[in-house]
Amino acid sequence: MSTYAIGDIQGCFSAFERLLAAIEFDPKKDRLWLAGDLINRGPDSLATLRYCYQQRNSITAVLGNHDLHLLAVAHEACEYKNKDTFADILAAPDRHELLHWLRHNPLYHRDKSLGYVMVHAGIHPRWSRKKAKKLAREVEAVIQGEQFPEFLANMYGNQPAQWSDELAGSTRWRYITNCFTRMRLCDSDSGIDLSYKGGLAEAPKNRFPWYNTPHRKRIKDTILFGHWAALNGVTGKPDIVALDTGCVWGNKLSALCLESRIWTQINA
Ligand SMILES: [Mn+2]
Repeated sequence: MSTYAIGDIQGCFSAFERLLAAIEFDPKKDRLWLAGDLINRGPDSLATLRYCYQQRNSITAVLGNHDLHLLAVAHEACEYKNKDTFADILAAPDRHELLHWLRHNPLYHRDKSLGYVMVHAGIHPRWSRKKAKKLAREVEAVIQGEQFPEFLANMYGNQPAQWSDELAGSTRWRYITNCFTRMRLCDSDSGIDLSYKGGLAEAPKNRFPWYNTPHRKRIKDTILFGHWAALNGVTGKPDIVALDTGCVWGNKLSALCLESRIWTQINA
């Protein structure tokens, strides 16, 4: 039995299938951890989401920003954008089951015995592991509950930058969701800067990747995350693992075996 963590698939189903063949994934005994953004930008969002739903008993997936965007469009809280490529899901006869499964995925996942935590984008530098879990569960309950339309209507936006325990309501939900699903850079005071998507070499001055922010709370587990393709899998830290190697942009799709720490990569 092996556990494999895979980054942003974004509808690249043929690459995903080739990667599963390369690792000889057996859903009867192996497990897949998927770091979110299962769909969008790539060509086969419906096939990807259907496979994940069919294999749901062997899969743990966290929510990414594209997954939440799909849910927002499906719930008519946002318009379908020019770059979106998930019209096939919206038109599918099984859309209800697929979106129901997606909506019930967590923002944060931890396996204590394996010693890994997985999120889509990151964990706010000032949050302990315990606090991150508590805040994730708080917003997951909103996403899965009756306040979901209110959540979606207020989900988009880059503000506020600073975390405060006093944040409340939809502003608090947006902040927590932005950290788990969109964050890349922070300022030296742990404020989040959601405007930048590029690599580290060209990053604005006085900005740090969230995992290199001064005074970051130490988290003992290895953190797995996706979302930031421009890192190309490089963080410089053995306990911070970037899984998104830019498959949808023509680079690679990667799987990390959590037990052996062996990587398998295939070309897009
Ligand atoms: Mn993302």
